[in-house]
Amino acid sequence: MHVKEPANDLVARLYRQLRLIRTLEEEVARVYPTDRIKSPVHLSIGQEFVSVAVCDVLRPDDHVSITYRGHAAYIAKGGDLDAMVAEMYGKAAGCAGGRGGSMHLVDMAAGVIGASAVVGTSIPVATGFALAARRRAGGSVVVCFLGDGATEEGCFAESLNFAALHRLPILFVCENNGYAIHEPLAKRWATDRLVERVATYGIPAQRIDSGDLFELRERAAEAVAAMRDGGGPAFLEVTCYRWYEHVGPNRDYDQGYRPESELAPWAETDQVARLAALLPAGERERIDAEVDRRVAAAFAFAEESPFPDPEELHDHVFA
Ligand SMILES: Cc1ncc(C[n+]2csc(CCOP(=O)(O)OP(=O)(O)O)c2C)c(N)n1
Repeated sequence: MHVKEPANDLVARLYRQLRLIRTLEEEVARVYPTDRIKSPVHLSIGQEFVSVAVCDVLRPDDHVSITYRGHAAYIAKGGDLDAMVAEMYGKAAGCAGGRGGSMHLVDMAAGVIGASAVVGTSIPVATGFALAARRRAGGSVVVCFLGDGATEEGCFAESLNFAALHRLPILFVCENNGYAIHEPLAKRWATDRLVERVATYGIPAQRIDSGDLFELRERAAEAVAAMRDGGGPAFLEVTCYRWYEHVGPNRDYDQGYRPESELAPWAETDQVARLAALLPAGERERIDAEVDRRVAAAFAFAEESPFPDPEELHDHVFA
């Protein structure tokens, strides 16, 4: 697969996003044992390149739906960093008012539709947003991020069919990290030919298993350009690997459900380190320093922000 040599400003832009997400999540892992973060956290360390590559080809008026492992896509789409960390701390200034935590990040101003802790449920919501986008006819698109586990939910099939039938501008991006909690693909799928299954709905589907951010970005750019021209939905399955445990701040290779040897090839081709090495040292150091300041400022903001007023406990509750 030929991918064009990336220009320096593109590498710098993508590296800034990758480094921001990696640093933010490493800080989450560091702070988590203090109990100041009030929600479960599902880290995407190792998988960040998927969100960064795809969101880089989006416009501000495009939307993304994310999952409970959604820090990366929230940031890559331009979500408010202060509001994100405050949300994890359960503070009033959080993007969901401190009620949702890490699993329910949302930033409508940035086009982040939001997430749900219930696997797969953001897929039909994203499909509805794509229907609205097509009716507005402004050329905007929706990207629906989902895990391999989410493809086992019935609403995945329903949404694919609806999107194909109505030629909706939605790009489904499956981050296939090989596990649903502790259950590997081989125990869940008789065949791993996900893209062939999806193609039978009439949706062009490709698998990218190189782990190469630039290749993924090109494939996403092509898919999005075709959708803006009325080309209907597309599907990308991206092979990736979750370096940390399913939920929480630790490594879990001692749990016995996966060997650490699986991590080695992904650690060797880590896209954060790869892009860092493509930049001149001075530029990389400037970006690193800027990112470190931003992350520190977001955590300081969360620490200093007040909790919601208990009087507001029943606001925004629908029953
Ligand atoms: C409807 C539903 N079923 C089961 C669960 C329990 N559960 C939480 S995460 C998860 C695994 C999902 O795996 P995947 O979609 O591949 O995402 P990943 O965690 O790998 O990012 C499951 C089964 C849930 N939250 N919601």
